Amino acid sequence: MEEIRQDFPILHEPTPGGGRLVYLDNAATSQKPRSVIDALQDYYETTNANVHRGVHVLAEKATQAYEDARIKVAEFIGAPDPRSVIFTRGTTEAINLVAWSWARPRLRPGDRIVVTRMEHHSNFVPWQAMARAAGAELVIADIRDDGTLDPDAFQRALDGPVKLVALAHVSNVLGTVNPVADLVARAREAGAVTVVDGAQGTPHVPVDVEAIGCDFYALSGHKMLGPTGSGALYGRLERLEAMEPFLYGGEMISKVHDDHSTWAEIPHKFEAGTPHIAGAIGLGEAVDYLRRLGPDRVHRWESDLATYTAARLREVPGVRVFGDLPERGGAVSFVTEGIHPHDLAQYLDQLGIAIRAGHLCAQPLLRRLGVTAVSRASVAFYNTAEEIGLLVDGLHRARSFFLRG
Ligand code: C6P
Repeated sequence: MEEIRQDFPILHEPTPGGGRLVYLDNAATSQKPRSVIDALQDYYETTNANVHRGVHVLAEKATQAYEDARIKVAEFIGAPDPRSVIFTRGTTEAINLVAWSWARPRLRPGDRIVVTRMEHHSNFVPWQAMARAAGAELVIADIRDDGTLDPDAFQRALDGPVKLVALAHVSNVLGTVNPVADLVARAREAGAVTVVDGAQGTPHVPVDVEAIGCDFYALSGHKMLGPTGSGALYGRLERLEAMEPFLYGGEMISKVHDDHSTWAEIPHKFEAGTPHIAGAIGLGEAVDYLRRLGPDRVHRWESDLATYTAARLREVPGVRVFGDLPERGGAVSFVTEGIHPHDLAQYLDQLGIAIRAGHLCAQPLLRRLGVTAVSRASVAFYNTAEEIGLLVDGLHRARSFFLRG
């Protein structure tokens, strides 16, 4: 563990209060290892040029590094062909790409889109907007009180003219790991195209898009050790080939005539303009790092630590933890009687402990949980049980600070 933590320079930065940083906001964004930071610097110092355009040495070197990163991401998620990986700014853009390019032209009045109650706004609002624009219906499959998806509700939602099913791999609020392969199989049986929001999937659980069987899988590079502004969409080749472009402009065309244009081959058809080249290369480096650690090991550690976190938090009087789960992603959300989540987050911050508070971009879920805001600790593989101990101590101190008298 000490060796792993040495790889992350920010974990050794003193906090404004002079103490040590306990970073428990990994679901918002992960910290970056030295190798990723170095790859970014090295790219700008030795390789910087635009990709797919120039014939000079730097342009070729940059293009090679960018395309190598695509291969690494494809291999990491079990995509059979690198052309099925499109670089995006993150999960939000990846899902919007599917919404605008696949769904918008295909949805008809009366069609149904199915999502789950635990979706992040990024995998909810685009579908709500597409459904409204097309006169289609958005059906929300509910969760059970333990924080898992209700399989009967999901099956009922599929019983109708369902065109698309969009669901999270791992919930950013509850930490629920959905049985995506099974859910996708059921959705496909019902004739739906499937979109998996992998924003909390790729950093925490081993991902194999072929085994999942989905049509699309969206991920955020910055949540899996990569730079902000990096991410990807996996799509089945035949789906991507049949889709219209998302953004129009340079680099995504084959020929531009005065009155019409033709499109480049995938993935370039979906990568208009100059991409975040350094971001993609940094993401490739992040993938190398995660592969060296081993996605299975990462998952075991994080799941055990999150389960331990939930158990320790439950011991604190007045704390209610959401999600009674046998297996967890990294997120553990809770409320503390008598202390607003924002006040708690601010108080803990003074102790050097970074957690997130608010609606976590999941308002439909929070309504179901009966709260408007939660506190959330989210762990990564570089977090320790000792840090969870500091969080729990901080909570006890917060209780005596806010609730005294
Ligand atoms: N959740 C969190 O603190 P972007 O911002 O595009 O990289 O990812 C959006 C997104 C989509 N789906 C899920 C399940 C997510 O958790 C997120 C990002 C962060 O929970 C920021 S709100």
